[in-house]
This record gives sequence, C-alpha cells and structure tokens, in this order.
Amino acid sequence: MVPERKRHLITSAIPYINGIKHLGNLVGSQLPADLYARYLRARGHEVMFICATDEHGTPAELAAAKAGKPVAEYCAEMHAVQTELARGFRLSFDHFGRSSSARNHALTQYFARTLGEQGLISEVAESQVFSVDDNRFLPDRYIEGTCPNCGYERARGDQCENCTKQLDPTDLINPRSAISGSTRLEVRETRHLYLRQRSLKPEIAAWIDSKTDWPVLTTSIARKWLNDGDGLQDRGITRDLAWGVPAQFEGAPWQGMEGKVFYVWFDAPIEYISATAEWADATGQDDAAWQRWWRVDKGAGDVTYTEFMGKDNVPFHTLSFPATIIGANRAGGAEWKLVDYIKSFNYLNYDGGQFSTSQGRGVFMDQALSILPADYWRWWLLSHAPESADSEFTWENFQQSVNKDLADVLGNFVSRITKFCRGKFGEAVPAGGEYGPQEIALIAAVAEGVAAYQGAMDAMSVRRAAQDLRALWVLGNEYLQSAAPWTVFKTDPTRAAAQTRLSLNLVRLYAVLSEPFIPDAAASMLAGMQTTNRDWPEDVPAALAALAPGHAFTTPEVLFRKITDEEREDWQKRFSGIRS
Ligand code: B3M
Ligand code: ZN
Repeated sequence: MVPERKRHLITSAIPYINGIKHLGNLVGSQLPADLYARYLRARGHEVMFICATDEHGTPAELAAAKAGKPVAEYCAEMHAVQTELARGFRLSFDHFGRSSSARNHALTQYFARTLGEQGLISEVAESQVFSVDDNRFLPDRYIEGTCPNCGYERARGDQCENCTKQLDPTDLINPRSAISGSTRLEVRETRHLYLRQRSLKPEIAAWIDSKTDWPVLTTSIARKWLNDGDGLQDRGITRDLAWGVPAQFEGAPWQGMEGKVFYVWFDAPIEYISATAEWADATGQDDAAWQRWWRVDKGAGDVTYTEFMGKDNVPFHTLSFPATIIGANRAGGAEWKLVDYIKSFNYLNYDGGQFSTSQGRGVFMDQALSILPADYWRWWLLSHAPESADSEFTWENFQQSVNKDLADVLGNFVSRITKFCRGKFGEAVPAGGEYGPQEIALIAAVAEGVAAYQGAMDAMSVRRAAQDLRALWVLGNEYLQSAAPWTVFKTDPTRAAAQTRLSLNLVRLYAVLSEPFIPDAAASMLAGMQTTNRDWPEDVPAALAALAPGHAFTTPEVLFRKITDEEREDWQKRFSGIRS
C-alpha cells in the first residue's frame, strides 16, 4: 500500500557565515533536517529542503575584518566552503542559498514595506550605545555584560546564550564593548524602525495555542517569551551597519533610514523563502515554481512546513518570524505560509565541557571529514541527538557506537552473508529451498520493526528511529547467527540456499531503510547488490523477495572499519584545545 503523496517543505536554521560549524551546530538543525528530508523522499513524498548561509550582521563583519577581507568577498568564500562541507556530510538540500542574495534583498524589503503599510512598523528615536574609544555605535552583539535575567556574565546585547532570553543592549548590567573591552560607553540618540509585535500578540498567541502537537521544548520556550511580563516587545529591526539589506529603498513607507540595514534576525528567516526563489532561478523556473511552496494563495495550501533548529533559535521562529508573516498577511492578497511544526534541539556538549567556536574546542565539520567518512559521524550524531536533554560527545562513546553498531552489527551481517554466498553458491542469489518457521518469524519481526521505525521517523523522534533501525540490523545478525547457513550447508544445501536468499534480500532492505542515516553505506550496499530498487518496503514480505533467484551481486568492500584505541586517544588529544 503506497501512502498518499504529500508535499513537504523542510528548512534547517541557516548557519552563520562566520566560520566552519562544529558538530554541535550540525546535529542541532541541518543533520536531522536532512534525515527527515531523505526519509520523506524515500516514502515517495515531494520534498523541498532548504538551507542557506546567514550572511548579514555583525558576526559577518567581525569575521571579515579578522580575515582582512571585504565582507562581500569573505562571505562568498565562506559560502563556498560551507557548501562543500554540506556536500561532504551528504546534506541533501534542494538549495543552499545565501541571505545576501538579490532575492533576499527584494523579499526582505517587500515584507518590511508591507508591514509598514499595515501600520505595523514605527519609527522610534532610540538611545543607542556609542563607544567613545571605538568611535562608533555598537550593534547589539558588540556589547557584552551581565544578563539581567539569569546573571550570566558574558551575555550579548541581543541574546543571553545561557538562558536564551532576547535582550536589548541597554538591559545589560555592567556593559562593555566587545571590540575593545572599553567601558567608556555613552548613550546617544538615533532613529530606528520597530516592528510592532505587541499589536500582533493576540494572533500569535492564538496561533501558538493551536499547535497542540508541538514538542514541549518548542512551546515552552515560545510561551515563556510570549507571556512573561516583558514578552513580545516591539522590536528594533534596523541597525547601523553597512553590510545587509538597506532599510531605505524605493517605495519604502518611511524616510531617513539611509546608512541603516535591517537587523540580521529580520532578514534571516525570510531567506527560507528567498532561498526557494533562488532555487527556482538556479533551475530555470518561474516564480510559480517557488510560490507553490510558500504562497497559500498560489497553491501552498497542501504543503506541510517543518522547521529544524537549536533551542536558542526558537524565540525567533515562534514569535519574530511568525510576526513578520502574520503581519504581512494582514494586507490581504498574498497569503504566506506559516510553519506547521518546529522540531528543536538541545545542545550537544563536547567531552566534559562545551563545544566552543572561539576556543576551537571540539570537532568542526572539516576536521570530522578529514578523519572519517560522513556516515560514521551521521550515525553517531543522529543516534545521540540532543532531543529530550543536552547530550555529550565523548570519544569513547563514539568509538563504541561505530565499532558495535556499524562494524559489528550492520557491517558484519553484510560481509558475512555475501562472502558465504560467494563461497558456496557464487555471486548470485541462490534458488531453491523453502522458508521454514524461523524465516517466517523473521519476516514478521522485520515487518513489525519497520512499522516501529516508520512511526519514529514520522514523529521525528530521531534517537528512537536510530534505535529502531539498529534493532532491525540486529534481527538479521541474530538470525544469521542462529540459522547458521554455513553449518546447514553441510547437510542440507537447499535449506542453506533459502536462508541465504532471505539474508541477501535483507541487505537490500537495510540499504533502503538506512539511507536517511548513512547514505554512502546504503549506496555501497545497493551497488553491491547490483540493484537500483530503492523502493520503500510498504509491503515487507514482498520487499524481501525483491532480489529473485539468479540475481547477480558483487561482494561489497568492508562497509565500516573499526576505530582503534590509538586513534581514539590521538583524536581526543588533538581536538581538546586551541584549533590551529
Ligand atoms: N544563523 C543562528 C544559528 O546559526 C542563526 C540561525 C538563523 S535561522 C533563520 O544558530
Ligand atoms: Zn541570561
């Protein structure tokens, strides 16, 4: 039974352009989003999977200055680097866009104009922090101080990374310049645009209340910032920076915003839409092609939209971005799609502490791929995704998972059965023999296991899905162990042929089921089985007969190698300190 084909729009939080991301970043959004996208495609759905680089704001300016490059040039280079790493990790984006694209400039200005025309943007004379020693206004991120909410001493002017509270720089206690450390800060007056989020609060609250199926992690963060006394304040959406989407433009319903750009968190989520338009441009299609994913009035009514992100990004996706969409939709005409489901993640820690980009602590995406292929990392990260709580990467745990799950269970099964068959029957699926009770029981258990796995994947329970998948591998391994065709062969070769036939079909089935987690190994397994049949096992008994007697195969190379103790110790040392 083939399920109804549906349309799924999937976005991953878009990584900042300033440098290479660590594995904690990867597992918090892009990787689980990829897992889900691959799964839905495998189930036959139409998927649009979007990501991009987040290129504006102070992080980009700071990083470019540090690299001694013009910011546009720096961003172009880093986008290419991140694109390559995404490819390396097999992230199957339909498009990996750039928030600095012409599309995003146009759409950001469109949303701002529309919100302005609805009376949802006000001009506010604002007191802003000016650093006398740095001789400039300091954007939020360039100011550090103590969080008024939790007391964390290194909170930034835009958000406290300890308690996730969104902040204004003037909220900080004992503020100092992040550029120079200077405390000679003055408050001077300047004018900025504000999004009047407060007047959208009832609609946003009703919308969040309607999301009864959202994970608690998501709704609790949303409700917290919505309902706290100071939740959902009107929010400044312009900054005194040169790099970004200009806040003054033709047709803008305000004046005097020259020299200012939109706040990076205003244009970054809009890039989800813009990147889909960039995809249409890149593939030579017209506007209708991307609008059918985003415009309810242009056919997006049947799209299910799922967002993946780390928990620190939840306030922006449950309040700020929806405020943009809900506000713009008030204009009538265009009806933009709101998110249907938000899957958020806790943090992944590193070996007794935190991953740290500034201190180079932990494993970064480029380093990871330089020591082992993507599948090893994908498997560990996804099977340990920080879903219900923070989780921790340790080298011991990594070594153990790889060696046990991938090498001993899956890899061993594939190599044992293919080698056995080659030795006794040749490299083709053997004919003859009937399935006995053990085989019939195995097929039933696999069918049950597949149903459980699908249930976990449908629910985006990443860890549970990994466990269910592993349990399916174990079934095959244990079957092989107890059926022992190598022993049976001596007395009853026909029966051994039936056992082998079923096991070889399991190899193909495992490839199909495992592809969302370990796409390269899945491809090797299918190549080994000399089949392009990647059909999802909607009917498990039928799927286990896909490779008919006589079907030729080649014995695959070792799928997964083991990590030695020496390697583990070496890597542990190498990634503990300052990134060279
Ligand atoms: N770039 C923060 C992050 O990478 C930010 C996400 C934007 S999503 C629209 O965690
Ligand atoms: Zn705090």
